[in-house]
Amino acid sequence: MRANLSKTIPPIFLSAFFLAGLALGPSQAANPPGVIDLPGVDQLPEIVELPDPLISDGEKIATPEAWAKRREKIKRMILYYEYGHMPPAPGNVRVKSATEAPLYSGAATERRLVLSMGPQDRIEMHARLVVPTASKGPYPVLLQNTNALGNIPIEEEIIRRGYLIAEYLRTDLDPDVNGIVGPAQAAYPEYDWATLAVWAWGGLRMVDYLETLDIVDKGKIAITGHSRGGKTALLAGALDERIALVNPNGSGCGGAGCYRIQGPKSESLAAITDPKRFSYWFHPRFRDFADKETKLPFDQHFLKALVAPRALLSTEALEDYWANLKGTVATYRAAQPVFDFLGATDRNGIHFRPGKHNHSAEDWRALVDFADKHFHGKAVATRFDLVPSEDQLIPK
Ligand code: GTR
Repeated sequence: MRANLSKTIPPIFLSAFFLAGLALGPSQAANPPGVIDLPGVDQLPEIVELPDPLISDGEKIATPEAWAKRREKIKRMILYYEYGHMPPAPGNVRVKSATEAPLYSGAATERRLVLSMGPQDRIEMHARLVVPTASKGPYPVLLQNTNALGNIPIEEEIIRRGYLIAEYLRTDLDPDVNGIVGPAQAAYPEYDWATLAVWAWGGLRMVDYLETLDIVDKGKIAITGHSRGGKTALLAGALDERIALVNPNGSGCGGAGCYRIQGPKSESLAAITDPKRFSYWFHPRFRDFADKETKLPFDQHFLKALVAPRALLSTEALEDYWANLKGTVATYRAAQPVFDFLGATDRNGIHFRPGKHNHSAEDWRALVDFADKHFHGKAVATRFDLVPSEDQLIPK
């Protein structure tokens, strides 16, 4: 393409054209309100080992106040380099339309909703609640982001175990297509959020809505999602302390998988940010770190650390090598000191099951067990601290 252009356009115009393109590219666009530039990849130091979330400017974090400041700094870095910046809560999440129907022989009521939000109420998002009818509640909530509502494998079991299910259609906010401006991005042109951040923002808007409902136990909202939805759930949960439990499922690269530590056959930063694949999930400047992961001032254990002292559970499948099993174990271990520091040692969990890349009944059961333990203090048989042997993490 460029070779053809250079045959027909004099070089002086061509370089002007190229520079104009750079000036207009999203990574060069003006920063969103309140965002200041951080060093570019060439200015950043090389950090070969995993960086320590508990060290800030060479100093070990020693107090909760120091951690609170460090936490804000980590959020800034992650949004600036990786996901882009989201607009604040719009304060106008409203039900535009709703229908109701009984489910599971009357054990639940299904509510199908369209929520509106944002500037001039322009953004619309489909959502679905499945509300247990056993009592007036309030119920703890399992909130998932998805690209198709109504597909949870053990929904009735979850309802009978006393959880309210909430889901939202993330693709209403951004349709998951390369090279387009989705409805949420169009409504907020001054923000540089990429697709994962848009989807995560949708989760935070669901929390806004859920918090208005008497049937919801406000301190007990968990967020989950699978794969790209797992990346979304981890980002939403890392950022918003109203979310009490965070469960990325099979989230891998851009989720619970480490960039510096990769298992065989796993997706790398370079692979995921390939412009022909999923570069649009991330801020354009994240591509600068392709094959330069050691320049990142953080790694994905920092997102897990942001969840502490709240509860975090990675659910993984033993044959899901693409999701970087080894790197997910690495982030589990590397986030642990932050959970320990905040007195939440047992709230950092991991769970492996046999099988491949999906959001299976067993993953959902592990989540409900984990929620039973952390929301209700129940003794559960499932273990959340078992890591497979090195041998099991390697494809046969
Ligand atoms: C894959 C992608 C993964 C994961 C997955 C999914 O193709 O490489 O990072 O997000 O899609 O969402 O199912």
